[in-house]
Amino acid sequence: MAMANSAEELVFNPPELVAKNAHCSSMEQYREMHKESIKDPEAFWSKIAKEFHFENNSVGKFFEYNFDITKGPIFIQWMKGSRTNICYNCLDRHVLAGKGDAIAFYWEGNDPADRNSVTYAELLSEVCQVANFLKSRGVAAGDRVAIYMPMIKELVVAMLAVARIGAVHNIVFGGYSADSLCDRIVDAGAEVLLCADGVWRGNKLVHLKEIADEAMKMCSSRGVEVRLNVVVRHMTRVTHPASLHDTSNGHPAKKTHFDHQVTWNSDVDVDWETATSSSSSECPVVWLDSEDPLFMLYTSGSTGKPKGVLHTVGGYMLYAATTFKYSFNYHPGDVYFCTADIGWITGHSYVTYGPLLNGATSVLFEGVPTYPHTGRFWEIIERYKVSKFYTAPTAIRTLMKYGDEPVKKFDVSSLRVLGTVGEPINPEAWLWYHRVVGGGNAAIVDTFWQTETGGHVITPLPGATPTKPGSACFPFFGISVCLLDEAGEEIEGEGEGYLVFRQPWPGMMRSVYNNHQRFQETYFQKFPGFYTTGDGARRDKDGYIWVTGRIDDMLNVSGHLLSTAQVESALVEVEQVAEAAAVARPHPVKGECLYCFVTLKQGEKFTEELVADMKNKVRSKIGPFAQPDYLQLAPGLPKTRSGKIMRRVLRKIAVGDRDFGDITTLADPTVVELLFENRPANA
Ligand code: 6R9
Repeated sequence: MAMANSAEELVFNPPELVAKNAHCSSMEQYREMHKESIKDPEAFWSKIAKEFHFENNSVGKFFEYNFDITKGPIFIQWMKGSRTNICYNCLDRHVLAGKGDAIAFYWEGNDPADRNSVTYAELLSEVCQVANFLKSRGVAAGDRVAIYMPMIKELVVAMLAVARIGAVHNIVFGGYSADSLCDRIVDAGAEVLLCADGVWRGNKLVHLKEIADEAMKMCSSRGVEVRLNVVVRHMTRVTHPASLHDTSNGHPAKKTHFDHQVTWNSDVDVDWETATSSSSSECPVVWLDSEDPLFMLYTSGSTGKPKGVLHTVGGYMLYAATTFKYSFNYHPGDVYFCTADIGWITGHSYVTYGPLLNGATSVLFEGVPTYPHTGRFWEIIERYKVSKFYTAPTAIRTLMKYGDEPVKKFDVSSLRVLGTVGEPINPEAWLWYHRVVGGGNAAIVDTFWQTETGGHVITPLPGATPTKPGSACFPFFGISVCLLDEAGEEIEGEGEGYLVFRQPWPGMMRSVYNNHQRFQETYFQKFPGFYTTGDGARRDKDGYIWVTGRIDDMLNVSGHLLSTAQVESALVEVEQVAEAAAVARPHPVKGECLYCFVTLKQGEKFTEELVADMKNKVRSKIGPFAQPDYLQLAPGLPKTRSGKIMRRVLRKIAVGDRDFGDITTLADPTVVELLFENRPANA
């Protein structure tokens, strides 16, 4: 059993400024709306559907599903039979309503000198040009189109153009290798690729076109020919980072463009600008059934072969729009900034679709949080007077290391809502985010969700929910949360178990692309009748949900179930510790014991005294049984490019097994060997 944690006792009421005009402004209102959404999903979501355009002016047969594998194949359908198009709802709907001049995105490049913006009307005409070009090259409804681009306007244009003509986008994060890109093109059977020549990420140049070329070669050898590759010549229009620092001649830095050479295969490659600028800027949309596919997105490869998570048009649209509106309490006039890359689900739902469906103005950021200085996020917030900000705990912890000064240099007083996503946030990082970034006046929304869920499933609502640092709080509308024990018995009230959902919601995935069997096995087999998230969670005495991390990150020490996140959170409370990762190592008496990797803050030493402090901290925060048996100093941790710690690798290191498996998706695979070499003497 997990022990109570002191963050449970800390409660932050919704800030007055936020509650004043919130879409949902009290817990009573939240409970009422949530109750309706569960009891009568049709009534609840059909009201929301009325705000969107459905071509036949009806929302079809609203809701049908089977969640119970013992009763037949799993299926989920919302509004089947009704016809719509998400691109139309993101763009045309606003332009037709006279809002074409509103800014859709402020684009902020890797170099602060590179900036521009695009309105809804401009976005629409560019999307139409690309859509027309794709049509002219034979791309039709249902075809899969791969996209491999950095955080530039054309990435948004590309996905919307694909959606406009009813094709299915398969976006591959621009940090993935040729191997991973190839896997995703082959699995999806995509014949068309949209990419860019390259991108600067801080001082680092990523040769996207080169990687794409290599991937296409690999695809070819695996029987999939990419017949068309549309390339954005991005490098010719951005500032070379070195120019920022070149003050050797005594002159201020000059904007110098970089002559980026790419190889060109004229059978396949076409230049984006040349290809699309001559196309018409009007393109009728293809009306789709609500249950037609919208996109596939492969879930990060931290376990096994990536799965093509498939989302459909209508339900995803309602869910992305509604979660954006309520979780961030979006209002016209807000400027919203989500730091996630569009290559991840967070970027799909909360950079592109959610904000555009609401007619919002957002910042699209190409760079990294620490370039050219560690206050870059805060500088951007000041520049655009950002009111709603959304980032990941890993970014918060990274920036925390530099202290409060970089934040204080900028005026971030426009902030009202601060979101986090991706992993459990430790109370220390939560409190820093709240106190230093939010100045104590902003609502923190810790949004729990997954690629599979399409949008937030457990989250506070900023004007209504009293928050506790580290808790994602309560289920979103339509989500019926259940905690189950190993035997599948429901845990009522306080307790910890498997986090599952009892009924479908509009934004949930419909299948694994080309592998419905895997979909059923992964999410519906373990507990028939429920969607299994794969995460564990605890419900505290006040009903708050604390997501404790993946079940495969769960530890069982002497019969006590605890999560890696709990242990890590305790460790990082030790002053000298910057980051920690805990894994289980088999133990002859306890079953499993804890093996922890810790990264120290700059200048700190890994002394015996510190090791004792860390052990004591875990003992005192969780319980004596949780005391780590092993603590290893880690100069770095093996993380995927989205910032998730690859624990299976750490588990191997913990037991001295060099069989690491596939580590190519790590941001820096070299740390693995380094950690292995430096295992503590007693291990
Ligand atoms: C949106 C996204 C999903 C997994 C999920 C869970 C972890 C995400 C979290 C969180 C605790 C949160 N996760 N948000 N854990 N609190 N607020 O990240 O999707 O990349 O598919 O990852 O991330 O373990 O199961 P995805």
